[in-house]
Amino acid sequence: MPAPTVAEIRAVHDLPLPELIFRAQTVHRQHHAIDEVQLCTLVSVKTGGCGEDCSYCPQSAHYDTPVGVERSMTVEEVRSAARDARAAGASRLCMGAAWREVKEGPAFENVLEMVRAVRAEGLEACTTLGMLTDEQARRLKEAGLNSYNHNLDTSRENYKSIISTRTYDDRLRTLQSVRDAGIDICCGGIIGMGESLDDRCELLRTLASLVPQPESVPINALVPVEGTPLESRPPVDPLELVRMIACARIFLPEARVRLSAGRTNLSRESQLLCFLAGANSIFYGEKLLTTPNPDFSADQAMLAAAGLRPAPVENA
Ligand code: SAM
Ligand code: DTB
Ligand code: SF4
Repeated sequence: MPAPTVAEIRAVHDLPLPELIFRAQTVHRQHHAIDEVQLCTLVSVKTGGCGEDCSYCPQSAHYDTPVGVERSMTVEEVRSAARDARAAGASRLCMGAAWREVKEGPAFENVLEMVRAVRAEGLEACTTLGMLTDEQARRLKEAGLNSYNHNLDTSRENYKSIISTRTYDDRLRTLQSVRDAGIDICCGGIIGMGESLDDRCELLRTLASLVPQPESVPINALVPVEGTPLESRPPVDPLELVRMIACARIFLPEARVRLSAGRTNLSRESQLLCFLAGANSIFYGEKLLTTPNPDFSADQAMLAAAGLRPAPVENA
């Protein structure tokens, strides 16, 4: 399939909702098990004090938010989080660090050890650590890392109004290092930051034009946090999230599309509409990195009510 244009994506995005969902369902059924949802548990291995100025992020040192700088998690704490996540039915543990980039030294060695521990517990391991060099990506691969999360967040044009301390090209360079090391790419974005619908379609165009396309695409609804420049953004309309997810499904047919941050503001039925539109992954566990997420039991009940089952671990 040749890479779509923004106009083509926008035309699909604006279809009547029943038609859009029908098309997304059709693609979903061709490429994925229709009753399977991947459950990924997040842990914040290093919280707060980040040097970047991402306007949405409570962990940026540039803003006065309720999130402080915390001590890093130990390898044993991560191992125990992996055990709990697996017991609750998760197939992947995603480890986040509030870093601008990975620096060589004990903190990185520790992350490599965490990756090995998660793999030893029989889970897929994902990390999101900021910018990486080729060599660091290779070492993560060697430790057994399955996937690296590094979001493009929005369109290239809008990026400059959200973050000033790094560029879109910095982001693309790290994605290339991850790809070259043979690690799966998890790359998506955020809606609800004041971007236009064309900005959203442009983000999808960029994601869809990566060769190969990302293996997972997280779609986050902004969680406005007090003290950040985006603290007063109005809540995302759930149907806008449904449209964004449907377009991700249609234009990135093989990817796992993850209904990501923002689920605590969604009804069970809005979330099910997202699944109908092609989402087949969620973050699973009481907390995202610093903000709340539905608890395990609420998600288990939702999935059971809808007849959906957790995805098994891949590449065990
Ligand atoms: N520091 C690393 C980085 O930026 O790549 C990893 C952690 S960072 C918190 C991971 C992603 O979380 C960001 O790229 C952004 O898409 C998402 N995120 C952060 N704060 C958010 C918020 N308040 N609402 C929604 N998504 C958010
Ligand atoms: C992603 O796209 N969303 C996750 C994960 N990748 C690392 C993070 C969401 C963070 C929401 C705000 C917080 O909890 O700090
Ligand atoms: Fe730092 Fe990541 Fe937050 Fe940006 S999103 S401030 S890089 S932790």
